[in-house]
Amino acid sequence: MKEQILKIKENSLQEIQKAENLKILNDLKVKYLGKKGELTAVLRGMGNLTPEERPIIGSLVNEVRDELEKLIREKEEKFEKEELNKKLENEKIDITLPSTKIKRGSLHPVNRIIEDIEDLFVSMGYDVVTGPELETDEYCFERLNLPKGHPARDMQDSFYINTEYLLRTQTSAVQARTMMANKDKTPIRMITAGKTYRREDDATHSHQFNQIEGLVVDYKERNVSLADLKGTLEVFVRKIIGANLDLRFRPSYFPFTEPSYEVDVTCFKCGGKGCNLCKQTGWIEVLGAGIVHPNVLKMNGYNPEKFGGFAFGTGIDRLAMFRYGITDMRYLYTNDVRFLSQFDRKDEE
Ligand code: 2NM
Repeated sequence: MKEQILKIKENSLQEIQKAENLKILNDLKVKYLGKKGELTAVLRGMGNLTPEERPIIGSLVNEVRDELEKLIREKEEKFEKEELNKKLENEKIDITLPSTKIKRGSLHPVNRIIEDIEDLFVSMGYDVVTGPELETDEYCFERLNLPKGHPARDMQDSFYINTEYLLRTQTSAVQARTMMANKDKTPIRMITAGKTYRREDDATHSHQFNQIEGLVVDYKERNVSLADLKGTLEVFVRKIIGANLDLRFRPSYFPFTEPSYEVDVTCFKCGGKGCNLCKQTGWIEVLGAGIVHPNVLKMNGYNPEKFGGFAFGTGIDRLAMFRYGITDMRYLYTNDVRFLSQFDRKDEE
């Protein structure tokens, strides 16, 4: 019996040593150590042995079994490691490969101009202020010297939500809010830009458009004058629309300023010679402006004896058309990607 065990040991060790993969190894495990395995069969036959032989043979079988198990385990670990390494090698990812390109969006031309104008005015010491698009009658009209009965307040021209609230028809409401928040305490240098709404909708008017307005209020002794207004708007026009443009101030009327002006800019199409765009005048109207009306100061908490200043405003959609040579305002609102993608900042990066 001892010889039989040693023979099994010799054969099995040899076979295990030669095993080339996990599958063969597993078959050998079954062949020798399994329930019906050769070594197990030997153990079963121990009933025929004498009590003296039994422990000797028993411990020999155990020894052999331990040895086989140890060798099998070692080889198993070796194969598993090899298999894992092969898998890692196959699944290796080259992280230096360029990724699929993600298409980036771009700023809408209107927002791009707003950002440019805000940057410019911040560089001149202005604050950028925002306000609600749903405004009260009080801030949109009353405090801007547009009393009840004024034609600009007409229900025909505005989107009223109820008798008190409407979609703002102009951004000036934000100026009134800024003055009310400061009330004689501090000078003001601010601009505000955003959506405004009017009840009109034809080839040249949209019910929603964008405005930007500015306000400077300072102590009287600091003499904020029309000259400052002209200088400021000259910088504005030359930085935002075109470096060589001239300005022309024409007397006009706004309820919140006195005196008031409409500001024309050299026609950028013909350079001032006269063409169909400027209707042969050489000028294009771009801005409204004026010296803040004493009533407006008074109604918003500023003493007109102590304070004075100027205000101005313009439509950004029209500025965008001038700046980029856009011929139809509707391009700005129909969101055609072929149109919008022409305004990304590739050129500035
Ligand atoms: C314009 C033209 C002229 C303006 C006036 C004010 C304020 F706050 F003083 F009342 N804000 N904006 C103003 C003046 C706006 O836009 C064409």
